[in-house]
Amino acid sequence: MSGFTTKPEPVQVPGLTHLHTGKVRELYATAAGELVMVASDRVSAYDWVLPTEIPGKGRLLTQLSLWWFEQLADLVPNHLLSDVPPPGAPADWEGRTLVCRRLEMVPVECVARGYLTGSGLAEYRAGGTVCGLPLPEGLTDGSRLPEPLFTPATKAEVGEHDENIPFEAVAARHGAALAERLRGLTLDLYRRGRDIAERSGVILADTKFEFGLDSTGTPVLADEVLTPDSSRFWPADRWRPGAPQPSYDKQHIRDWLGSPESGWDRSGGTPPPPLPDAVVERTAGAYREVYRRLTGDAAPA
Ligand code: Q0Z
Repeated sequence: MSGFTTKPEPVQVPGLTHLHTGKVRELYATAAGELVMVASDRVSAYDWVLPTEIPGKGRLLTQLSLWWFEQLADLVPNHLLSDVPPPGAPADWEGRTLVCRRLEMVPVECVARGYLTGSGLAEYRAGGTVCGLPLPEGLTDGSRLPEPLFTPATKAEVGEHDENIPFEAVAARHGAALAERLRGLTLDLYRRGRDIAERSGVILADTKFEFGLDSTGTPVLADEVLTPDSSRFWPADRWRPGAPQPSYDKQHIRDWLGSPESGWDRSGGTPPPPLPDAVVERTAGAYREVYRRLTGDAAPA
């Protein structure tokens, strides 16, 4: 079992209905029918939400997502309405709140992969394919793929793993026209993100987009985009295919949790221990670094 050590109690705000607690974000609805996403400073690793927060993470990821929405705006409409917290919201929601159009979400994780790792690597090792797509022989952990792949997955509940599914399963469930549109958008968005990141010395290995349909059935880009929580970012100067790549954001956490100092057994089913201050500080610094590299600006305070 995995998930929360203790599920957080959502902040109640007059006029907002709390809808959902995600691993690291809270979702509310306004009386007018809009949605409000609030990013916390929670962090997850090895499928656990850790008992220690990373100060500033929620604001930083929200501002990064906003920046990416601008970079992608000419490719597809998005769900953003405002970054102003609703009246009555706590002062500390400033900078980590996004007000969005409520859409009919398409329950498919639209994943694009430009590099082989994670569940894609596992499927490749088992049979030479990813989401049923054949790949050349000789690829290894971290290899750049000949072309980016659309590798859809079914959304899982908290604590469960997403399941990779073939494109044909998306087409069978949602219609060939929508499936082809989602694939095209996902790959266009990935290529834009990959090219922008590459110029900053950052590899965008893979990423997950979520789409909703507006009242006319038009796909709209929703959720968060191209954050370290929805993407794998690797420092390009440390890219060495053949072994797991260091993660930009969570490497210090993984290293410490896997070390004898943590005293934690990843496969023991017990929750991970609190992080030492030094690990928190290094992790916060890694988030600030990827923000600065990508956007060219200092991370939000
Ligand atoms: C996003 C999620 C979060 C927990 C639903 N524009 C939209 N329309 C309809 N539904 C959603 C969106 Cl973004 C929607 N999630 C993911 C976000 C906290 C879960 F902030 N769930």
